[in-house]
Amino acid sequence: MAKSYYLNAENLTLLPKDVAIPSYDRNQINTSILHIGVSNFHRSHQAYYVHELIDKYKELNYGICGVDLLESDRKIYSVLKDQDGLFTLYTKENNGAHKAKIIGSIVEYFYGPENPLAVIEKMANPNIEIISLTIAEDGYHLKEITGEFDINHPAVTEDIKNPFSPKTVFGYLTQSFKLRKLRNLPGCTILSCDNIKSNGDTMRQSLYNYVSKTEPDLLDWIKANTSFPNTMVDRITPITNSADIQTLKEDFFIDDQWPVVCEAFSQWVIEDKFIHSRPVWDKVGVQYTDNITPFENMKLRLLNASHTILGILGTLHGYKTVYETSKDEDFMLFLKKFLDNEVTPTLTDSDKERIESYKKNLIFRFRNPHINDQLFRICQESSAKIPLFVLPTINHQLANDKNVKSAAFIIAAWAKYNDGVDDNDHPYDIIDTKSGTLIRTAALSIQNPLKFIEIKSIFDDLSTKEDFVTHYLEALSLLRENTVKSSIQMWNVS
Ligand code: CS2
Repeated sequence: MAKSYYLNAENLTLLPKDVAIPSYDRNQINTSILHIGVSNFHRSHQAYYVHELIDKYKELNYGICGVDLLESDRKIYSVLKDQDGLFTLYTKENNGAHKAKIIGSIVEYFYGPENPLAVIEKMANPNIEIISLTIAEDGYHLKEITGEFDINHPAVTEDIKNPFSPKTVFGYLTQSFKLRKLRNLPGCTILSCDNIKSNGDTMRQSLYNYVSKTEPDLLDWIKANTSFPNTMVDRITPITNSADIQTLKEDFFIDDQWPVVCEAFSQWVIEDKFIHSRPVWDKVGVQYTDNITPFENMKLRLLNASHTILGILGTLHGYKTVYETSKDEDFMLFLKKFLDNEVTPTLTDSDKERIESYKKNLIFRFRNPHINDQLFRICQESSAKIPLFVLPTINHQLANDKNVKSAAFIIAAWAKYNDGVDDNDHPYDIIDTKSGTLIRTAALSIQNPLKFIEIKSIFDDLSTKEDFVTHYLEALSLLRENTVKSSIQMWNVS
């Protein structure tokens, strides 16, 4: 094997010509964005847009300071430290074209568990104009059903007890805003980039709630000096595997401990509500809008819901990836019927063409043979995803006396999924915070099928909705007697 180069600032210029390296001097960059949660998704999405803006337009004022807060982030922290914040974005197109681009927009890096006070101080730094977040659904500590902030969540109560060594975003933000107020500094924009409904509004409500309880005198300052734009974020980013690390070495001579693989497609829509002047990310494809709802519903109910469906159905059949499942015509016909007949009527977007072309492109994106998106990634934490991605469609359809037949099948399939065994008798793990309840109720639902949808914290009062229940019971009995594939075939023709 030819020599590969360890990825760091010093070795950048040694990389072969077909690797795109930053065209800018990273030492000249000012960090005005502090990002919490340096996940694969953050790196393929926001860090990429920021890089593009600096690379193409030399906007040196918008660098990123990455911050991780979780024990489980220790590895990415140490990798990025070793690699001077650099990583490879390994883009793979449907037709096999591969590109390696070194992203240079993360120029500083902090780790909360190592030094919480340093993080608080950095967040209070007046040069930081935007604090952005990818902390996943569970980072928001929301109550089930109501979606309100859970002030009694154990992590939150810990932060209330130990305000100077916080663990949650709320604890950190509160301390840093206290400092900003005390020092008479300006506030900043909090930019949530997670797949949750009205992500900015949810973050705002949660923070207000936390602050009213812990530092009530700070609330007015926060209200006057911060803003919380809602955003829609989209780019399929699978878990990096060792084969990707190896191919980068062999094909591009890059020795990167943790590159990010992603599709070519990317979308970012942001509400135009910034405390400081808004970044000119529109120059590199970001869309600013005054009405985020149509974009958000389209993304969550079409893409994320489709993923969840392919994840559950595909796993039951024994498939391992989104790609494999999306090549199976029975599964795709089922999905198409669900999207057309049950999801599309809930999307009140007046731009019908946008929805149709998004749906068409979705199938194309799922059928990218080079994106090895594992179904187990998609199925993780389904108990948090289904209420966000599928239940709004069901509730909307039921409220309008409309069809929920495919949706009922999906929920029945999820009950069966929680048995933890596929149609070839191969077991798989249920990776979910609620796995105990899911597995137990799925088992009980063999005798009493309603048991599963009686989990109130997930389904609320769905088990009392007759139209839904009739289809659900029919689907579950079909699925208990047949493989998922033949159940789908029967469901598709009926
Ligand atoms: C996926 C998302 O986790 C999931 O369930 O649907 O991670 C999805 O890949 C991204 O939202 C794509 O933008």
